[in-house]
Amino acid sequence: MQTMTSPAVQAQPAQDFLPLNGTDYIEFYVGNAKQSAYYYQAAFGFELVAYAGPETGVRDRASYVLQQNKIRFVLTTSLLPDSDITRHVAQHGDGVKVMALWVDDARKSFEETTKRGAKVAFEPYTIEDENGSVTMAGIYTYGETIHTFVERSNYNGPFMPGFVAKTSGVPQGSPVGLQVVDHCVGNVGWGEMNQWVKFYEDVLGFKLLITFDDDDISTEYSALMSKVVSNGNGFVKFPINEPAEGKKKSQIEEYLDFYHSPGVQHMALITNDIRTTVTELRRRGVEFLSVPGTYYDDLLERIGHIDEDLESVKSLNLLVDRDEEGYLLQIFTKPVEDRPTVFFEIIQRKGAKSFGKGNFKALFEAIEREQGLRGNL
Ligand code: TYF
Ligand code: FE
Repeated sequence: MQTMTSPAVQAQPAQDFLPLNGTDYIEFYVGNAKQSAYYYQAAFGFELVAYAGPETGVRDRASYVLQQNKIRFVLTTSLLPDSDITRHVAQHGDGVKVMALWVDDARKSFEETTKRGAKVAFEPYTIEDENGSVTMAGIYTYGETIHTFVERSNYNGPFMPGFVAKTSGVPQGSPVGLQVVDHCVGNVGWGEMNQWVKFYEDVLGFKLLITFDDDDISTEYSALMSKVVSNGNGFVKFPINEPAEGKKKSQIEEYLDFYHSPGVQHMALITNDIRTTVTELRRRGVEFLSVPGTYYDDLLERIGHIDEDLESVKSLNLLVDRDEEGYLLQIFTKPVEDRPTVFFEIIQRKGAKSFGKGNFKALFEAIEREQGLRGNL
């Protein structure tokens, strides 16, 4: 059963010990950052804004900072045969290392969370250049993934000290309308979901927002359980999935088999015009999961009136769901690398604050068709 905690009955904490302004950046450790940066520019419409590497005095890595509206991706690769980055890529394939959180006080964020039990990734430090200063500190979450607290109120450079402004002008890479990160989903091991929910509640002061039980999301084959936690202002939302027993292998188990540890499964990116965004992404070669045409047969009976005409929604294979507050349109890419691990969700919210529970069955069946093609069911 889905249980949604009503905001009206949610007790407000006396004060938020970890106020968050939003997601600062997401850093991927990848095998070849130059080529990944090209993909996110040409296919997803990001713009190169900053760079760090040998040309800027960094000897062990190269990092490309890409931006589209309020979404910032950092793509980092190692230049060494053995380093934390090299080992991360060997173990997990290309994957998310850092979900950075934008804060007003990074040292206090670090103190408040570590005193509540967060495992230290790195101690607070401040770096400066002619554009000002940035303070950062890091704590571990699931797997090898970390949260970096980023305090940048005294900084007005392209990204942070150590990086230089850089543009590239990939000609076909104009923005596609992606605006901001809506949520980042973690896959954790069997039976580990509740301890990670408790981590976000106790250590980061998040609140449980939604629970999806087994029976919400069992399809014929795979199964999973999911709980969504949110920070106080709702700017940062982290669903946590764990595999559940089904007839065949859970999609979460497939992820864990290839990522070899818990980690980030998908990031949902907001657009204000999903039809334009997805039309462009498709034109540039981004691959999406698809649901059968029959999904649309009774769509309007299930969800009522939508502003978009049904034919355009169907031709783009968009999914639609409704909750008490409105509706949403969403679509999911196939994994963006060779391992069946990380993918993206493109989502437009028209009032709805939920996650598309009405689409779970059709979506998970689509995921399982791909899983079957990979021989992993
Ligand atoms: O974030 C969510 O909850 C939705 C649905 O493996 C979802 O995007 C949940 C689990 C999953 C894929 C999508
Ligand atoms: Fe999602």
